[in-house]
Amino acid sequence: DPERDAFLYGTFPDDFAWSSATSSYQIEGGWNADGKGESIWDTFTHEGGHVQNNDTGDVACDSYNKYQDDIDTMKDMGLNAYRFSISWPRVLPDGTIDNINEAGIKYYSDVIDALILAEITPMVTLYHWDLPQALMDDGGWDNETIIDPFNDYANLCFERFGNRVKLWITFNEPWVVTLLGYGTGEHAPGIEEIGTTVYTTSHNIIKAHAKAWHTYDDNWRQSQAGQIGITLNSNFVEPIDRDDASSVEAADRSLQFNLGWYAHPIFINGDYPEVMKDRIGQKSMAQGFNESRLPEFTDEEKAYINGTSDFFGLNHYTSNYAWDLGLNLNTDPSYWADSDVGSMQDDAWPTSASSWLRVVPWGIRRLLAWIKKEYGDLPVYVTENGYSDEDVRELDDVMRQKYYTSYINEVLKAIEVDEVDVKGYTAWSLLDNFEWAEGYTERFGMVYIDFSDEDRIRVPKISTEVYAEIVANHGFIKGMTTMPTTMMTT
Ligand code: GBH
Repeated sequence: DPERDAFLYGTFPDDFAWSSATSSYQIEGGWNADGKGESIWDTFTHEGGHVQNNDTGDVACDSYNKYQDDIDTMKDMGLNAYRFSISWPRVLPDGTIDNINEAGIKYYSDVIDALILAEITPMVTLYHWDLPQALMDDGGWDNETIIDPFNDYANLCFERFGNRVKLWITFNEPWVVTLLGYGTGEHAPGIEEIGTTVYTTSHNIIKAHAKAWHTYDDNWRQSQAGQIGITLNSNFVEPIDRDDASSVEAADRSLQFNLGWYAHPIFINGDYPEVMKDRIGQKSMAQGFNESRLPEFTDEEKAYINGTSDFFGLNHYTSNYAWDLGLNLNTDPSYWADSDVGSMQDDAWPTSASSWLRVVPWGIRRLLAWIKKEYGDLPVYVTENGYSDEDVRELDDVMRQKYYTSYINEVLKAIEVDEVDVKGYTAWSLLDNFEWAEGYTERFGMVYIDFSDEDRIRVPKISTEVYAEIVANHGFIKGMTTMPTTMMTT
């Protein structure tokens, strides 16, 4: 397919955001510094048995102390935006506004000031998975009463930081929060209720998101003039056979069960995709439940949820093929079975250190086009995209260089050819960091860190130069020095 392979020379819009991303638990360390409360990831890692090598984020990249080094690196690269997250228990140790940790507030305030001084726009995520343990003790996202403390926390952040932060993200990847946290148990809090609690926790997260958006919209938008949205993660899903209607439908169904689960309520009509309501409803009845495992929103809630994101935040890494397994009412109650979709990746797609991540540059373009078709002509920020290598000091990270060059070029095609309103691109990640259940065994950083070195010295990999050259040129122009070596050949 030549259309997939041809490289497109061209530049991005002038105001395009060139960013990189991190998250609090993955980089900060300082797990109990200066009054910080414990998060569910502190509990989960300290308990042992959940993470490769029993690695923890106790010190991580030590960005709690070394944030200026990180900002200097971004400045050197010419980046004009940085996506990071606030640790809820660092500012609210017990999760509630009854007890504000001013030292935690000061840390983020200092980071924000240093970014602005470096002319780097902060994009701040409120929830990147490090829930205060105190709120987990009351059931975490499975308890609807968490919506108010989340809203109070969001409101506090708008109040303290909103004079300087103009781009907010409520939740990072609710799909991962629920699937891996409450479904498979691979992530904190380690609950394994894949057929039921994944749906109730998602329901509460959607409501919490909507409430925080309304709080910003009602109380802060006028004075602060920022934007607030949500970040959703998705593979692109390509039908295994484009000429077979059932696999075309299965690919679309898979996207509905993954992205649509959150995006349909938030961007379309306040409610879940019909195909989810239909399948989960039918299966739940066959399984002997007296109501659908997928909860329902009231009409009032639907109206409240609809339209609560000023932009579409997209985290995207890889793609897969899908086919139809046929409606099967005899499956166990499980999110995986509820969609009746079979999936696989092509063995020809280049691998990474992460089992789930193969390199499929054309997938990002197709996903962006799918989002435009499904949700309309919205501003889209790519809030994460990146490649992992192994725990070795491989500074000439050739595959990551090819990955970024190729995926960014596909984003250019999405803008230029498909007219998707992409506002920014964010590389995951600035630094090698704590990769959740994989600990430090999988490295997504453009900057290498030796985690046995007490000083956590930062060593830029060659991908920093490749990305910096793309940023300096606002895209791809003939004669770029890194280009010939960084085109994907597959
Ligand atoms: C992001 O999640 C996170 O936001 C970030 O913190 C993380 O470090 C980064 O990406 C790299 O992983 O095999 O079916 O369980 C990535 C999105 C989606 C990737 C779920 C792993 C596993 C799917 N993730 N996926 S499955």
